[in-house]
Order: sequence, then C-alpha cells, then structure tokens
Amino acid sequence: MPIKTVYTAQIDHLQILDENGVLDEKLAKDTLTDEQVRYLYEFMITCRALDEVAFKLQRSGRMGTYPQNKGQEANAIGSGFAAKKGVDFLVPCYRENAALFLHGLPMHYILLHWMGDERGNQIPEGVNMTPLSIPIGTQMLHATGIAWAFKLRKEARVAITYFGDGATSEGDFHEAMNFASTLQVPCVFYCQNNQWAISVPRENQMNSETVAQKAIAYGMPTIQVDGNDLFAVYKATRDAIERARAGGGPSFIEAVTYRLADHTTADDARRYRDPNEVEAWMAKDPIIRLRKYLEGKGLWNAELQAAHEEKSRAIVAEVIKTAEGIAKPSTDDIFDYTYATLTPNLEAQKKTMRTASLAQEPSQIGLGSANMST
Ligand SMILES: Cc1ncc(C[n+]2csc(CCOP(=O)(O)OP(=O)(O)O)c2C)c(N)n1
Ligand SMILES: [Mg+2]
Repeated sequence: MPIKTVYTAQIDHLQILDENGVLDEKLAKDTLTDEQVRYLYEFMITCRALDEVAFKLQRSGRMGTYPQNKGQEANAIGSGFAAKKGVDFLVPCYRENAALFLHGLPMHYILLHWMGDERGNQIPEGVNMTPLSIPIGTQMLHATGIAWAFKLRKEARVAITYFGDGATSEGDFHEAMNFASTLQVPCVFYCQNNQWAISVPRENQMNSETVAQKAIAYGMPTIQVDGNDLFAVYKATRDAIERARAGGGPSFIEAVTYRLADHTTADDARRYRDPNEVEAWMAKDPIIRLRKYLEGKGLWNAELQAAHEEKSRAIVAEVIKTAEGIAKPSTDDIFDYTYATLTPNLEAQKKTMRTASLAQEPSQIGLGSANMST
C-alpha cells in the first residue's frame, strides 16, 4: 500500500515595512493611517526614553533589577494598538511595557514594580490586564483561562498573552496552547522571539526552524512576522483578534525581533554575544525604520524629533517623580498580608526585623523561645 501524506504545513512570514522604511502599499492597505503611525512613533520614542531612564535608575541604586524593552517596542505597540482598550485583556510577561501603557496602565506602575513595591502590581480598576509575570510561561495558562471565561460568558472579548522564545520550551506553554485550541477560546498567543533566553541562543534550546510551527501541532492558525515592523505586527495581531472575536478560536504569532540590551540589569550580554550580531540588529531598530518611513512621507523631520524627545524627557521626569514620591511600603506588610493570625515564630520575626538584633535568639529580647529556624 502506498504511503500517503496525511498532513503538510507551511509557515508564512509577514513584513510590510522593510528595514529601509519602504512600505509594501498593497499589504499595508487597511492597516494604519498616517495619523496613527505618527502617534505610535511618538509613543515609541517616549517608551524608549522611559526604558533608558529605568536602566539609569537601577545603575544609580534607585531601582531594582530591570529588563529593558529596547529594540522590541514595535511588538508591544503594534499588538497593543490592535487590541481594544477596555474590552480585551492583556496577559503580559515583562518585555511589553508599551502595550500595557496603551491599555491604561499608568507608567509609574512599571517603575514601582521594579522598585520592589507590590503596589506596582495592583492593576487599577477598569484596566484589563494581569500583573507582569516573572515566572516564565505561567501567564499563558492564565490567558487561556481568561479567554475561556469570555467564551463561557458569551462576551466578545479576546485575551492576548505575551511571552518569549524561551517560554515556548516550558511545559506551561504546551498546556496553554493545547487547552486553548481544544476549547477554541478567544486567545492570541504573541511570542516575542528576541533570539535569546538570557544567555541561551534560540538554536540551542529548540530544534524547530521557527517558533511559529509549534502551533501547528495544536491545530492553531499561525504566522511569523517581522517583529520590528509596526505594520506587520499590527496587521497580524488585528487579524488574529478579529478571528478570535468572531468565534474562530486562538491564534499564534511568532514575532522575530531582537533584544538590543542585556537580558536585565543583572546581566552583561557582552560576555556571550557577538558584537557584530548586535550591530546588525541595531540597524533594524523599529524606531529608525519608522522614522525613515515618516520622513519619506514628509510627516517627520529633525525639528519634530528634537521637540518630541524634549517632551518625552519631561513625561519621563514626571513619571519618576510620581513613582519616587509614593511613600515606601512598610516592611510589616510582608507579615500582615500573609496570615490572618501570625504564627508565634513569624510574630517574633516581625518584632525583631527592624532591630539591630536581627536574627538574634528571640528569648534574648524577651520574646520567649519561639523556634526561629522553622
Ligand atoms: C519558570 C522560570 N524558570 C526560569 C526563570 C529564569 N529566567 C528568567 S528570564 C529567563 C529567560 C526567558 O527567555 P525568553 O522566554 O526568551 O524571554 P526574554 O527574556 O528573552 O524576553 C529565564 C530562564 C524564570 N524566571 N522562571
Ligand atoms: Mg527571548
């Protein structure tokens, strides 16, 4: 009996605005208007300014570890703009700040989060998103669950979740994808393939030629896009969202991009990355590309650039002022929000925490002999 082919597949790659800022007019039809592109370009500059200042805040001891978004902004901005603010639900990782801002998260929340203040995770009422997910991959399951709730409640809403290439090597990714597709929930899985998972290059952690093809196994529509191309990101996400909203189930987007900065401020990528690779990607920076496009259309120039950079600096200065102006949380919170009634040893820890006798035997400071080691 002849062997039959029972399944074949292909992965398409979408690019609309090339690296020289040249637009494919046909593919760009019905995507972004000039006015929208200019607004989003300005927003991209502001987000980059905040990102660079966050790095400096960490270096000067005013903030904890921070993962820069630098170079990946077209992903967050194009996809975030495609989702409906106040209706759809964002389920982020930690490298898509701009999408969160577009959906109403005040900018200083991101600084608060990385300053170690939990109030940065307290998403304001009416802002549809979960807090940043630092455990890799766990948020994708939440997104599937949120989207399932939308389906059960017959609400025309979509969840969009963000994660990196490294996250697709986690079990949670596969469980989330399988459930989402089997249950046909309105969820968009947006993978920012920035080529690296800390110091591990993509090819060392998966043997698939593309990340996008992983979705084929789950029977999910999938596409690879140029993640530094605002138009391609917007179009692919909008199409996926529209399909989901119309009852067409989940979709997968692999956005090929690059982490221009270190993994976080706790990392030094010069120790493991080829400087030529970084330089090659610098030339593909989404900001440079979009600026070339706008200038080519006579919608932007050096004067406007200088004025907007100035404006961005003022916005960012205000954001820092707001974040740093919020009184630091009390260290008691660690205890007060853990148990309704503290155990004796936690009670003792709480009492000794702010004394010079930290880690001292409690009996020495009149607290009985609670066992501090358990
Ligand atoms: C469950 C889990 N395992 C390991 C880590 C440590 N860790 C933090 S970031 C990271 C790499 C993530 O790479 P990727 O998903 O590609 O995202 P990127 O940082 O490149 O945006 C790892 C392994 C973690 N935070 N959570
Ligand atoms: Mg990565």
